[in-house]
Amino acid sequence: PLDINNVQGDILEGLGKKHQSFFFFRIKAGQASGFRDDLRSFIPLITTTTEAKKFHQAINEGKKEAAKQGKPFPLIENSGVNIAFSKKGLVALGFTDDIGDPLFENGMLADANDLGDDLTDWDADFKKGIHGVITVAANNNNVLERTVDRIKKIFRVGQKDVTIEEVTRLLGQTRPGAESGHEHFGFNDGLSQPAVQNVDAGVISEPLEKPVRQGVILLGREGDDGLVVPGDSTTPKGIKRPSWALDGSFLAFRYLKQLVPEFDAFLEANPLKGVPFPPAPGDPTGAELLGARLVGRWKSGAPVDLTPMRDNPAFAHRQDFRFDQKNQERCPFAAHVRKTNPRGDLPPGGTEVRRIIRRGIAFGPEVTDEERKQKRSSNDEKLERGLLFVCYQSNLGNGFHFMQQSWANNKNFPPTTQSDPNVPTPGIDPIIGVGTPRSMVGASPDLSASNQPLDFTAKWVIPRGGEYFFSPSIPALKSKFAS
Ligand code: N7H
Repeated sequence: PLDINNVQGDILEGLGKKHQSFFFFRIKAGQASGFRDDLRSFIPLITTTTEAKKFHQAINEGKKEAAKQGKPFPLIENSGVNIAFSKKGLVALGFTDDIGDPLFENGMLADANDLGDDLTDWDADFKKGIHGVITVAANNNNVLERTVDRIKKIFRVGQKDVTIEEVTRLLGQTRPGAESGHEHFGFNDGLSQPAVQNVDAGVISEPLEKPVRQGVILLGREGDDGLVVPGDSTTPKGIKRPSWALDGSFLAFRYLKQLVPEFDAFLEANPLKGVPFPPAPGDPTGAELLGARLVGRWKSGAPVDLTPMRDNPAFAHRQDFRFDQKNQERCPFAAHVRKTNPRGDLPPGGTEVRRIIRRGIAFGPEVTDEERKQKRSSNDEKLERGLLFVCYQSNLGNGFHFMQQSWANNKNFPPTTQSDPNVPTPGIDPIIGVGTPRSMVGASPDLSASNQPLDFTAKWVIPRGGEYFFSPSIPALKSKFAS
């Protein structure tokens, strides 16, 4: 059975964080063996799932205790550390066996076209052949920097025999005050995650779905399409996993820039009717209603399927909703959360292998008054903002890649039209979809208007790079990567 002490903490639990640093590195030419030595010293710093769980428990208990005493809760200082490698990194370390995932083997740059990315938007650093990423998370920037410095020392940065070189470093931080936990368009993020069998005990993320089998997230566990069947070295799909892959997970990293003033201006230019008139206190504006319907949740996180006409923060964490194939009155077919988790639109169990665990964090500053006034993002690079998107799965072709290419970018998904020719083609995901036409139907809850396509003038999420990584188990790091 699975021992969660073996699994890096970000995958199944998440690293507690307000700040997060992604240190993208290459192993110096000729330094593979020195790197392995350094990795041995680095491994004790890695946060396991158990440690990450303990940290979250301590925070929850501390908050309860502080609330009882009517005191503000002092954030616990802590840092979380994880590491993952790209295929190029494995090659640099001399690995010769194939892990059994062609998207990982070829890297994200080779996949960019299929994902719909415009490579001219990609930052040159993500074209340089990154070998790995060290993730450091902390609730306090000083703790974060101290941990980063410690890691740099371990890898001898600044010394003649340094074993890694920095390609680039990206820094994420949660947004200030009440926006904490919300991404830059203003929506509560990271809410819906699949529960993993026998890991998230008692938590059922979707009361109407079973927890996913461990192998949907972890390689080599039941439910992994590439699981090695005893006595047979190939799976039904012909994928073979080396033994060091057990309890690792593929990390898809995406550097996503968001054009916030432009997104807001679009909402304001296309307000929806449907809000009762005269409006009652608490009723959304037409722009807010449109925003909620593009995402499928209100800014608080409340699903529009449960509360279609006004936000209700008490519903933020609710997961007990199903979409009903032919109907988009309550939630558009193309809404971001319906595209990326179609729930009842597919047969029961039909989405299990598509589930991913998301661990992203916002980056960049708040929108300035100047940008807001001009309804345009500044060209100043220092004002760039967006999402450092991270997700985990055991199979990239089932998870992230499939979700982006075959769901978000596919105007015919969800497959509502098959059963009834009167139901219109959904269109692309308005948040992350790429495709032509850049439009969707069902933006309006008004049935007479809901078949009218809504055209998007621009893209509001611009992929600026990314990579596919493998996050190995701690035993594999010790016995295979560091020796
Ligand atoms: Fe999405 N957003 O703010 O609009 N996402 N996402 N995402 N996303 C979700 O449940 C957003 C992106 C998924 O189970 C919420 O966490 C933005 C990519 C999945 O119901 C919000 C960006 C991919 C879910 C956003 C972005 C996904 C999900 C609702 C880019 C994968 C869970 C809150 C900048 C290809 C669906 C929540 C479910 C939810 C936003 C990117 C996937 C608010 C702004 C690239 C699987």
